[in-house]
Amino acid sequence: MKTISSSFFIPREGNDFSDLFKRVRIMPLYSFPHIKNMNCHITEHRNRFFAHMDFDAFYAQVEQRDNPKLRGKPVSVGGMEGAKGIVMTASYEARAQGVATGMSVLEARKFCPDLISLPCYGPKYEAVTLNLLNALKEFVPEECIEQYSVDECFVDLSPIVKNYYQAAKLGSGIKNRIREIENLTVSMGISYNKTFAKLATKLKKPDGLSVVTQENKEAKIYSMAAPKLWGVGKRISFRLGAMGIITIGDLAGSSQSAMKKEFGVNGIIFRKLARGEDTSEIILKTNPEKSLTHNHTMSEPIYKIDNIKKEIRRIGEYICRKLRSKNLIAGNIHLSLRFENLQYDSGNVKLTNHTNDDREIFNSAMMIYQKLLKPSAKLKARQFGMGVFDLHIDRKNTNLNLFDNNYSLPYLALDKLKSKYGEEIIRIGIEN
Ligand code: TTP
Ligand code: CA
Repeated sequence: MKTISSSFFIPREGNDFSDLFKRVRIMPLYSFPHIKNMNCHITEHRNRFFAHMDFDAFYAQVEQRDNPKLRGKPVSVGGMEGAKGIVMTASYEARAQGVATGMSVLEARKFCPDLISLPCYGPKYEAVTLNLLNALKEFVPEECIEQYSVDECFVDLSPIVKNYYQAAKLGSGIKNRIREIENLTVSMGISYNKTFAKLATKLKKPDGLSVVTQENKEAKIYSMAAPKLWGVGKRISFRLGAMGIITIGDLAGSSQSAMKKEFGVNGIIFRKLARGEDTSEIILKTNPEKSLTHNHTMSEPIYKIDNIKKEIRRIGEYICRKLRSKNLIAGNIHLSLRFENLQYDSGNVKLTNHTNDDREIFNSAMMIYQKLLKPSAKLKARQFGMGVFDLHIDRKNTNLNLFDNNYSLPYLALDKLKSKYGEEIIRIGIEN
């Protein structure tokens, strides 16, 4: 089987095929404040409400949303031209026929001859996740939101709600909002700690909303298989099995000293996670981004200046939107160009003012382009790439010195429109 080198497919711990992939996901470690602070009186969260949400069949659902002809059909993402490629994910219709992540498309077609295999278009899925994170800010303060993976996040609802009834109401409001702005479903779990919230999400998929409380945890969680618990991979579950521990309930009821003897401090942590004694908090990104980049390879190579301008503008808009969603401005921009024969040229420019403005980035990128090798009918351009560096927090939240009077454009409102109706719906007039 071939390897997948796409940065949009990251092998997860415990996948049978994880050895086949080049990139390794590094999960943020749960921390245990009550262990770190030696505060032994606190063993579990009290009066806390965490939500975990996870898009259903993420990449496949986005593709089905964007092409109504694919709805209700068995679809997989990760294919290349022809029947090559590996299933990164599959729609629920395809899963029902036995298609699973990690299969080659050829293998998947044996189970499901009608499978529609689509290429992976990462930036589109990334934009959806950014929109989700932005939408969440309408419900809770930013410091209550943790992006956990490409399509999952945790939200601390505790500052807003006082009981499970309110938490479920807020959770359902969030789900409706995601459906409204993105026309996509997420499954959600709500509980008094992050581990149980994540497990609760698995209780009902797709489009589920499940609540796990101190009272119902045994009924809802304890019968789940131990490897469903975060951090318990194949090897650990094999060793747990040898100790007679098969379910999360078995793990919760296990002997602490036996677990410590077998797995060291991790053993104590696994047991605590299973018992609901996870006191970890929302983890915020401490390292601000140093750069943002985006490359786009065209299926049809181009050389005409109008098409080139259009391409540079498109990538620039994507980068600016990403900057704005992270409340960042850039001081340096890089443009690269790859030709059909793989020849490469690139250049940099330092911006006079830090910016996240579509027009400034486009103009600067065009300045770089003027100095690069030009594509021609004989040697067309296949890929454009843009990077922005020297990133700073946008403290003014205006779109900076565009004109002498510091006129600002309503980019944030426009970004919202783009989220709702697609990238092409509106565009700031840039003279071509
Ligand atoms: P998942 O959340 O695991 O899967 P999913 O969203 O496709 O399906 P569901 O949650 O309904 O079970 O992964 C989210 C996306 O991440 C998925 O669409 C493809 C990608 N992915 C990886 O990058 N690495 C992996 O190992 C897996 C399983 C998926
Ligand atoms: Ca998912």
